[in-house]
Amino acid sequence: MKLVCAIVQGEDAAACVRALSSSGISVTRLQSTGGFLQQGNVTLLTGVDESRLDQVLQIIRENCRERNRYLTPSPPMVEAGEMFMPYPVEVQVGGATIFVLNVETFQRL
Ligand code: 2BA
Repeated sequence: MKLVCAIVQGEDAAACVRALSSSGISVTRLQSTGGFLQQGNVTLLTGVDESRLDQVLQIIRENCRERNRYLTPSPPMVEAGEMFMPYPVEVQVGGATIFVLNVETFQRL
C-alpha cells in the first residue's frame, strides 16, 4: 500500500477530492499553509493499493494546474527620509507537490 500526500492549491482541491471520491478512492483533506508564500493551500492524504497509484496521480494531474502568485516583500528597516516601494514578486506555484510513501501497516478499527 502507498500513502499519497499531495499539496495542491485551494482552487483545485474541491474538484480533486470530488474526482477521487467518485472513483472510489478515499481521501482526507487538510487545510495547510505554504512556508514560502504563507498562503493557504490544501494537503490531500490518500492511502491506496499500489495497483491504483497511477490512477490517483492521473486524477491529481487532471485537476490541478500551475498558477502565478504574487509575494509582497516585507519592508526592510529604513532611515528617516528614505522610502521603500514594495513591488510584488511573481512566483510560479506548481499544480501539485506530491510525495508517495510506503505504508508499513494499515488498520481500520
Ligand atoms: P510555498 O512554500 O508557499 O511555495 C510556493 C511557491 O514558491 C513554490 O511552488 C515555489 O515556486 C516557490 N518557492 C518556494 N520556496 C522557495 C524559495 N525558498 N525560494 C524561491 N521560491 C520558492 P511549489 O514548489 O509548486 O510549491 C507549492 C507548495 O507545495 C509550497 O508552498 C509548499 O506548501 C509545498 N511544498 C513544495 N515543496 C515542498 C517540499 N519539498 N516539502 C514540503 N512541502 C513542499
